[in-house]
Amino acid sequence: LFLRCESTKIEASIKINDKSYPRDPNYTNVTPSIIDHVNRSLHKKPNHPVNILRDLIEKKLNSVDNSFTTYNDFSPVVSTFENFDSLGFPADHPGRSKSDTYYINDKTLLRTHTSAHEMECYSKINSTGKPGFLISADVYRRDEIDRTHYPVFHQMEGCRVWKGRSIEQMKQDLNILQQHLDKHEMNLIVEDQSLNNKSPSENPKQQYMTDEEVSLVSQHLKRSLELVISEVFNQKIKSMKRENNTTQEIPNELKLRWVNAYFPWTAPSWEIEVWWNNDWLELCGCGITQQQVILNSGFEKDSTVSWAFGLGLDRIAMLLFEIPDIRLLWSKDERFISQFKDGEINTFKPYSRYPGSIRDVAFWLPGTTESEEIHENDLMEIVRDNAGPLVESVKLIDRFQNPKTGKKSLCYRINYQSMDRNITNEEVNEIQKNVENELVEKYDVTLR
Ligand code: FA5
Ligand code: MG
Repeated sequence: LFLRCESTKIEASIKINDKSYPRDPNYTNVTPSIIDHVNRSLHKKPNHPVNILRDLIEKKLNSVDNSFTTYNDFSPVVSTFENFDSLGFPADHPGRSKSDTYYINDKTLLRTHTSAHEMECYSKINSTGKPGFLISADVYRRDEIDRTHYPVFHQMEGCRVWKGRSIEQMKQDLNILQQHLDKHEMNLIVEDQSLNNKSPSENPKQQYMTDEEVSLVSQHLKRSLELVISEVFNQKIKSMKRENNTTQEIPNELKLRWVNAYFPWTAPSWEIEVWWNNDWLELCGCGITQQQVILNSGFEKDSTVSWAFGLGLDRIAMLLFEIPDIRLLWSKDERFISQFKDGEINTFKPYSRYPGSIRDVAFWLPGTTESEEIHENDLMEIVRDNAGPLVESVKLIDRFQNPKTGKKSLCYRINYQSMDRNITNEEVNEIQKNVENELVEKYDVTLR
């Protein structure tokens, strides 16, 4: 008992990169295993797939007119103002909830997206001498556990500004971009579903902008992303041909689709999806930046228009390098990290997987009402905190309500498996026991 108390002793503050932040019992939900990821910086790690992809995109975008400053070193610790308020998130937006976000305390959190730095970078635009910027960074979200979800992943934010709103400048910039697209080797088929808007209120423009501006700026945004995606997938197709990999059919064209979207800080807003392996994959959210963000960054009213995008790097990297499990990106195993080289896309060669070990945990919830349920992300966090990189997936496999008592029972199946080594039965039993104990202690459940 004494040992257990010692090991769960709660410090009054949290240290991240030598800075201390006070805990808040009502907010703090960041755990040591999450804080361990803060300095891994896969997007800057030489010869790492996420770094290779970031570099490829930065180079392609700057090959057009060298208009983007790059920021790759921002700390993940940001204020709620930067992550949410500066962007116009309403007070009750679900993204703010403790079940989705890692809070350090009530005013400080681990950024959930690179948009948290838009305000700061917009405000530096004048001093950089470039009309755009790209921000790449690790982002943190409490989420489910499976092969495509990990609580830390990477995004690239891109923004491009027209100060003074010169229509001539916009036309000229769009022209240069179009020339680059025209001479690109990739055979692109683009369907823009957002152009079939039944009513403009579905995805409205901002009052202060003219229709012509909206048209030019949104074309510049869409063509920029189409160029980047063409480049990335062209590299992939070239590597498939070079490797003569017969497991996948080599496409001779690339299908993209634009759909309407909603973000609190852009209007209109879109998402772009790519057709790959017989499925549409969402790559990126984007839109025309709401004036409130630009005003928060110190620009004068009605002086400026801008576009913004936010692109997820990990899923694209998994697809390009054919990496089957997102946890591999975090592997320190030589057999993983020695396979990649800066500037090159190649297919990951799987090495033998270590055997997994399955355990079920079944329990009665303490009460019968909705409010006495456990949020699934809280359960995920307990498993993650105890198992670290040894958990492959957690799935609800059974849910049962006793018709007489109204009591609810849940059963979750946990697959323990390491990317890097064999794990023993004793080790798994120990972790499983700790998970069960923590569930009982924190949520007063009755194990079955
Ligand atoms: C955002 O995070 C917005 N900040 C994007 C944005 C920026 C919109 C600027 C408008 C203007 P979203 O939550 O959809 O949006 O995430 C953006 C991209 O990150 C997704 O398209 C996806 O590629 C990737 N992504 C999202 N969640 C995950 C996850 N759990 N694991 C891996 N990639 C993810
Ligand atoms: Mg989305």
